[in-house]
This record gives sequence, C-alpha cells and structure tokens, in this order.
Amino acid sequence: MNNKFLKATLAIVLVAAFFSSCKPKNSGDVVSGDAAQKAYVAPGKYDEFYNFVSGGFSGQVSVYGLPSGRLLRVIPVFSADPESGYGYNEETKPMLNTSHGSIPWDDQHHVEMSQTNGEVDGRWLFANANNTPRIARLDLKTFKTAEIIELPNSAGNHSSPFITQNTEYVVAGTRFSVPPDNANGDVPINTYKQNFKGHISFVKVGKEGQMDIAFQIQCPGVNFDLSHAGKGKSHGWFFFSCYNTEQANTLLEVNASQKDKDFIMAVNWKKAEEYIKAGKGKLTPTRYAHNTWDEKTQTAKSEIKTQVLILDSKELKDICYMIPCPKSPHGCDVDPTGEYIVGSGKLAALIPVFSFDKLQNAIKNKQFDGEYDGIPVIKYEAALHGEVQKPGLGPLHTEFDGKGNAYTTFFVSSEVVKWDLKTLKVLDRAPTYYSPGHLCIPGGDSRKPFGKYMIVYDKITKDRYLPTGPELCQAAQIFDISGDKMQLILDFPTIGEPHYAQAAPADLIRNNGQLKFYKIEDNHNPYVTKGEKEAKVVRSGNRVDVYMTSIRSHFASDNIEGIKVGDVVYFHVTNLEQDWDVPHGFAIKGADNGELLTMPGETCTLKWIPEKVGIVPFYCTDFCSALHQEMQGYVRVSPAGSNVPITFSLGTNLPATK
Ligand code: CUK
Ligand code: CUA
Repeated sequence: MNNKFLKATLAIVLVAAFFSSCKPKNSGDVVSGDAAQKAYVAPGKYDEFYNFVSGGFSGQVSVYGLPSGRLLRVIPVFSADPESGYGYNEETKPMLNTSHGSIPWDDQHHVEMSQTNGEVDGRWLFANANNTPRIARLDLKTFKTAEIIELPNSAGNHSSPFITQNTEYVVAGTRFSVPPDNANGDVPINTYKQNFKGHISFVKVGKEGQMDIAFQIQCPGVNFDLSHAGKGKSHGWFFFSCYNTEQANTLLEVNASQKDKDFIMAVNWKKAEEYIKAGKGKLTPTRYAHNTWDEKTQTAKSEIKTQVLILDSKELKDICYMIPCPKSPHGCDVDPTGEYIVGSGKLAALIPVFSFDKLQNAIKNKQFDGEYDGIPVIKYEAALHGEVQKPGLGPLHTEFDGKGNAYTTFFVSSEVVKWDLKTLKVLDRAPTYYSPGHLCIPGGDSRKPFGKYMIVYDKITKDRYLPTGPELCQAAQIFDISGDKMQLILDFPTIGEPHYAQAAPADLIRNNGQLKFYKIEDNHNPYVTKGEKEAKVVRSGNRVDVYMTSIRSHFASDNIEGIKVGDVVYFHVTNLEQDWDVPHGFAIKGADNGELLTMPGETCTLKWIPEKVGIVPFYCTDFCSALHQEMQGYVRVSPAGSNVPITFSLGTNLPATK
C-alpha cells in the first residue's frame, strides 16, 4: 500500500472515530418536561418572532415562526420558482439577469435585516448569492425580492451581505480572489500571488432601499470568508475574516492550513469615504447587472452597468489593517457594544476575542508587525482582549444575547457553547444534532438582541429523523436561553441548507404596513386589464397578446380561437380580486414554463409557443372558491397558414368559424 493512501485511510478512520465519539450518549433525554410547552403555539395563535433562514443551495429564503418552528413562506430570490412563477413569468425574468445572461439558480448563505441605530427595523432583508456574486434586497412588506445587484471583480460572494448600523452600506467580500475584471485573466493559475486580487464591495442603500455600488477596495489575494460591521463605538469600521493568507492555489485543504494565524482585516470605511470624496477612487471598466422590481408597473427591469470606483488598499495605508487570527478563521462577529470582535478559527483550539479600543491604540502607537502585501499587520497581543480556552472543536459562528454572553457553534464537537464576553469563561455547553453551522438569536448581531431564543442550524441529522433515501434533511434546533442554562425545546427540518438566519419580533414586521393586495387602480403594468369588458386578444404579426382577467370563478375570456402554430402567445392575466389572500393560478397544457400565480390586483404574463394543432385547455391552479374546478377555458390552435380569425368570448357562443 502506498504511503499516501495509508495516511489518507488513517485520517478517515480517525475522523470517523472522532465523529462517532461526539454523539452524546443520552441524546434521547435532552428535551426536558416543560420543553414542549415552551415551543407550543396554540392553533390560531401567532408566533412571537419571524425567523428568516437562508436556503443554501436552494437559492431561496424561508420564513419560520418562532418558537413553533412553523414554516410560513418560502421566498424565491436567486432560484427560479415554478410554484410562484418567479423567474418564469415575463415580469420577473429580468430579476435573474446577470452579466453572464440569465441565471436561474444560486447558493444563498447569509441574510441580514436592515437596521436603524443598530437595531433590526423590519424593512428589508438582504441576501447573498455565493456562486455568481450578487446581493438581493427583499421587501418585508410584500415578502418579495425587490432588487438584485451583481458584484464585479468578485467570485464566491461569501462574506456578504453584512450591513452597517443605519443600513448605510451592505457590504460584501469576495471568497475567491481572481484577476480583476479589467485585467487579462488569461494567466497561469500558479501566478496567483502576482495576478489575483480580493475585492470588497460597499453597496450604498438609499432611503427606499435602492442599492448602488459606492466603491470597492482592492485587497491582497486571499479568501475573505465572513464579515460584520462595527457598531456603537466601532461604527465606521468593518471586519472581515480571511483564510488562505498562504495564497495557495491548489489543495487548499492542506496548503491553506500552513500558517498558525491568518487575519481579520479591519476596514476603516469612514476613511475610505473620505478618500472617495477626495477623488482617490479609480473609475474602472467592468460589467454588472442591476435588477429592480417596480411596484407600480409590477415589472422588473435589468440594467447593465459598466464602471466601478476602486480604492487601492496598498496605496492608501490607513483604510485596512490586518489583525492576526488563529487559524483559518470563519465567523467574524462583533458584540452588541461594538467593543469585542470574535474570530472563530476552524482549526484553532481557542477563540480569540479582540478589543476595538486596543485596536485603536495599536494603530495610534503603530504596534505593527510589518506588512502583509502592503497592509499593516497589528501585533496580535496589542489588539487581543483575551482568548477563550478549550471552548470546543471547530468553532464556526458566534451570536450574542445582549446580556454579556456569547454563544459559539462547534462543528466538530457538535455543540453550542455559552461564554462570558468579559471574563472569557465558559458558562454552559449544549449538544447539537449534529455539526452546527450558523446560529441565530433574534437581533443577535445587532446592538439590541432579544435574548430569549437561540436557533442552531445543523448540517447533519443522521438518526434524528425518518430516513429519506441517500439525502437526509438539515435541521434547526431551538433553545430557550432566558435562563443560565441553554434548554433545547424543539427541532425541525429546514428547506435547502440553512446557513445564517435573522429573526425579529413579529410585531415589527406584522405592523410594518404589510401589503394585503394590490389596488387595481394603482396597477400600471403595461398589459393590465382593469375589467372584464376590456379583456381582448390582439394579434400583431405572429405575436398574440391575450389580455385576460381572473376572478372567482372564471377567466375572461375563456374561449379563444385564431391562435396558430408558430405564434408567440403572451397571456397577461390580471387578477381582479380586491381582497387579501385570493390568488388565482394560470396553467396551460404543454407550456414549457412555470405557472402564473397572480396576487389580487396584480398582472402576470406567461409566454407560450403552441407547437401542435388542437384544443388546449387552461385552468386556475389555486383552489380559490367552491367552483374553482370550474375555473377553466380553451384555446383553439390552428395550423400555421390557417385563416381562422382571432375571436374571444366568455359565456356566449360566437358563430362557429371554419
Ligand atoms: S457559512 Cu454556512 S456554516 Cu457559508 Cu456562513 Cu458558516
Ligand atoms: Cu381561481 Cu381557482
């Protein structure tokens, strides 16, 4: 047996032993007597919190109630969703446009709620796309994706979308460093050190939420993993964890785990703003899409932008600083006071906690340990508040309860550990099932956490649920953290792979002016039909526009003739209902498309290219009334050269046409 193989086998055996030894022995008994009561929300009663959970490779965001764990909604963001028609109907297609063309999928890891004065405010939720770098803004009045902006000079938009305390910026760091967009990218991969750069993006958020890339900072070619904004006293700063400071380009598993310490990069973004004002940014050509949903026309538009302002971290010495952080840090979390910055080194046997005050002193007194690719490196001890000793194995993420405690997940030892921010003493530990990634306390990364519940998102659930073939579910676990000890009260499977999540008091969102239906008189979709009398079918060349309405329980029109093979047909269906929660669906046989699911007062458009002669039925897909099953109609499709005229009707039979 060759040596490498032997080593690999040994490693696998060790890891396996490690994992199995991590399974807590009395896993059946950890839910104590009153747990069910704590998670119980009686039928018809509302939950206390909304929980917005990233969907990972599902590309969506799901919404749960807490503490019940009830799934309330799945919001399509980066992945086309045939259920709602998102990405399938003509109105929403532009939302998925990018500089690479239309992309129907992405990998969604982090969500972050808008904040005012460092407190969650219930207006918007931001979400990142990892694969083709993008940030989305979801409107929490409609629970719809309202805007998506692509990030140039980036790849694997992972440390994103984290926001500043007044939602001035939503910020993103690139996971993969790559040659900049305007440089020649046709270079050998092993010229990483010379040619690859890491960009971080500051996306300005306007009053109505509109996003716009204010500037990017060009940084050394490392992997930016996670980030969080400073708050309170550290407002004006941003912190990014980075790994692969070795700048390896192959077998990172080994080659990017060489150094004892990587970095947390501290960015003085107020200073960066000054440099931008002083004209130090370079306008650099690139291409990225900016997609916006217009509530008035109920239609998205996509625009390609061609320039971005870039600051150079090498040139401008006082915007970026590197703080050494053991070892391959992942989570980078800032406590509610803004004083403590917690780095979670995946391979570290301790948790370093940095002090913002000490960092400021270190910068003032130039307590540097040389430079890293032109960026000053702060002396580790100079910025260190202290280390949590022996906290667990494989720390990933930390959240805060606002009472001076931090909670960190440990992937390898499958537990969540509560510790004291000041004394750095471990206070409590609870097993999780198994291998937790992120965790979430409502408001837990803001200045005002609501430290009652904590939800932990697990990657592995082997033996916890009924088997479902080769793929098992991921799951969330809710803990009551109101007392000294964490108490597990509920767990439930989730959609996709949950990474980060946010939660807010239910009233904040429930009372934010939730939209119940679109007023038909305010519907400015260019293809709206405002009453049944206006329903019509219009041919122009081989394009046919069907202006259709739906109301309980019929379509107008429901008999359509004169469509020919080779036509391109657009069904513009306006739902005339003016009442909460009365959507109508629309589906037509043979359409290579999703359905339309049209909200009251809304217009949605389905594109259909009939390919066969015949009678083609369509119907409503959403059980809307007792006579929902009667809500149907027919389209007659004639051969390409036929003379059958366009006719349309409802409730009357027109003279038969040949
Ligand atoms: S990452 Cu998923 S467990 Cu993409 Cu925030 Cu840490
Ligand atoms: Cu409309 Cu069913």
